[in-house]
Amino acid sequence: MSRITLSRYLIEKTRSHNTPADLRFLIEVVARACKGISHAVSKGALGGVLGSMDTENIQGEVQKKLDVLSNEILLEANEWGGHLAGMASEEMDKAYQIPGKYPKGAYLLVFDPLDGSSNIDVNVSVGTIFSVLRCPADSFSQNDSLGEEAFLQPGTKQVAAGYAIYGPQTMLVLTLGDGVKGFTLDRELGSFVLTHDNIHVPQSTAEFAVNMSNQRHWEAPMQRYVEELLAGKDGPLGKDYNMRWIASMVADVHRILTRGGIFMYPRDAREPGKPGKLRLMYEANPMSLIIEQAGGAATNGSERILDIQPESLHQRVAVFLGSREEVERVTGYHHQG
Ligand code: AHM
Ligand code: MG
Repeated sequence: MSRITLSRYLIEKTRSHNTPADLRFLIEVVARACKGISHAVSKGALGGVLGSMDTENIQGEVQKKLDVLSNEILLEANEWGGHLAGMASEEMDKAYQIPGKYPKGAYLLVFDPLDGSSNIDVNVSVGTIFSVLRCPADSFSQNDSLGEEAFLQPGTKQVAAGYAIYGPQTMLVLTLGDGVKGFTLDRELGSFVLTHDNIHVPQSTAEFAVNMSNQRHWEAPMQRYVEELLAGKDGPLGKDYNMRWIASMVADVHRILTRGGIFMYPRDAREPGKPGKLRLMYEANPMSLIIEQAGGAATNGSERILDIQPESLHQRVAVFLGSREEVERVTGYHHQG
């Protein structure tokens, strides 16, 4: 049987499910940009791309050279095609305006260009996370600029979401809202090839992912849940659990999609008013759509992440996602208080 490339998958989707041609084009362009990022990441020290810049992003984090390069690759690939009304990124303070010389399209693209920054210089998997929304009508001001409000839509409104993982293999994991597909980059062909049809999160699991060094800052429901996980066979859960923490959300989520588990970045007491570390629009929302489409669940402890109405582009959110059974248990503990 011939191999199904991402292009073929998207073209067939356009025919069978009336996926709009400009959405297909958008995904292809993002995938092409991810190939460029994959190439840059894989060169490492040989490409002179490791290390930090002298700049900080809006979250006050020092930018790595590869953060900035990946952001530029995504902007340049996507600004001229006429499929986007605007873009927003972890690495940019404000919404990115499509230059006036190019036509504007129907969609908004939001991304974390290179997630897992702390792993860039140590040759551990990193990735790109992206989310696609429709641009609401009348979003442009009189001087033709697109405001932040256009992007502030709950995750349920995403028309597509995905991530690329730059690991031993480069893969693109994608949902258009009807299941999750995984494509592996065939470097000889230069194409993403469908290798993981209908990805499902295993329902029950014995693995959890969390940064345990933050334990003393957690709230009571989280303390209770992790205590039970650590008690293993001797505790109320009646089985032993393993812990894995790669500290690249893409890699941790990819493992959970493959063999189950729960990923947690809870709210903690270090920075009151900042619930957790991860960002809603370009980390939690796209990953939650993927996880739900794969049969798992995603909450912030009290509500479904995809239902949260964003209030700002770089808003943070607590994240519990993965195998349904576990996410429901820890969410239940939060409801009990
Ligand atoms: P980044 O977007 O600056 O890379 O930060 C997000 C990353 C996630 O990929 C990961 O889950 C988390 O930060 C790791 O946090 P920690 O440094 O607490 O282990
Ligand atoms: Mg990130």
